[in-house]
Amino acid sequence: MSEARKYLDIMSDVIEREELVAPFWPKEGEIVVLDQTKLPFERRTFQADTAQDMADAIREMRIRGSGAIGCAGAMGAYLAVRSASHRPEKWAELVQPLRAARPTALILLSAINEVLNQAQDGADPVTAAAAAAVGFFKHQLASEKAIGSYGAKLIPNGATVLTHCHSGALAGAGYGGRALSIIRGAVEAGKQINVIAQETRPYLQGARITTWELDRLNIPVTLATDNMVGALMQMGKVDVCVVGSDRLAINGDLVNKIGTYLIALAAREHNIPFYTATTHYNVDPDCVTGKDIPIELRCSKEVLLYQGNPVTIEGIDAIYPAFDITPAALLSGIVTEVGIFRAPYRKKLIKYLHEQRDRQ
Ligand code: RUB
Repeated sequence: MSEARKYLDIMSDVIEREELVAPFWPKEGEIVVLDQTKLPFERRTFQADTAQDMADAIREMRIRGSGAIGCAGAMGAYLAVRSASHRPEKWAELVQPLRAARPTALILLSAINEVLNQAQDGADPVTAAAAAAVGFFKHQLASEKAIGSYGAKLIPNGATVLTHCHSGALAGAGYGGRALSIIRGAVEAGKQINVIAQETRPYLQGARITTWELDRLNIPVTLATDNMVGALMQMGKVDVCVVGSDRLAINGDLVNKIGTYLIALAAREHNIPFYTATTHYNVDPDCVTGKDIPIELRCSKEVLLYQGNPVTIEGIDAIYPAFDITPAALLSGIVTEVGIFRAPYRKKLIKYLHEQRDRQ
């Protein structure tokens, strides 16, 4: 068995032993991906053989959520190295589609760079790339558990927690992603929690995946459409909000799934705490404020059609910014793999990034 295969097998063992809900997994040295666009009604898988396959899967939302995108970027870079192990000059070209697959996802770029750098430095590039990709996955997994234990303290017993989109296991390394790790952590700490999942037009990640994951964990969940948030807060039905984060500016401005900003505005009006969960891979020192973060504009067809069926008449225009900016002032705190940060964020996030990068 090759040395690279041994690393991949370690990843499979972790996934199996911990009963993780992972977005992809190695099987006999190959990478099997779960197609998230088909959930929850169909469990369709496919094999990713190349970096291009991983890029297509990310672009087409078959793998999605920032932690999962990071892990897929790392594994995609490994596939690039594997396919051109003696031609390092080709690697950059092979990973180019992967880099461009989701422009808001900073973690994707860091993951690819980490794997290629380690492949470059390794005696055997394929083994080094496999070790780096699996190491990235393990870091994400450990981060999710740490976010769970820090974040659990923020959730009162008996609380109803509102979450948006899907920031759970399949959006991460398989434990609970970011936001759902907090919820899972609170439940594992013995708290009774109810969750309101917003459906999240147009891909319905909340309706399709958040509900499915929470149901598997026996955590009570109620589905709401995106336009109900104000009313639910007025009715006193929300105690705390938790969301993931696709990217944070260094001042703490949050870029997350479209609709997040409206939740934060409503939460402020109703004095409801609003938290985001993240890892250092999602904090961008080069973005001074959220306005510096590129917002992915997806194809308008994704709004005009739902699973291939039109939702309006032909000829209507649509717009689809995939993410919005929630100003740091609306956040009650940022939950990370090393603890919880409170405003003001800038100096704390700079120190956090330095410490985490030094550790690598
Ligand atoms: C998923 C999404 C999640 C974020 C944050 O978007 O917006 O809320 O990724 O969660 P998409 P996390 O489905 O477009 O990838 O930080 O867990 O990724």
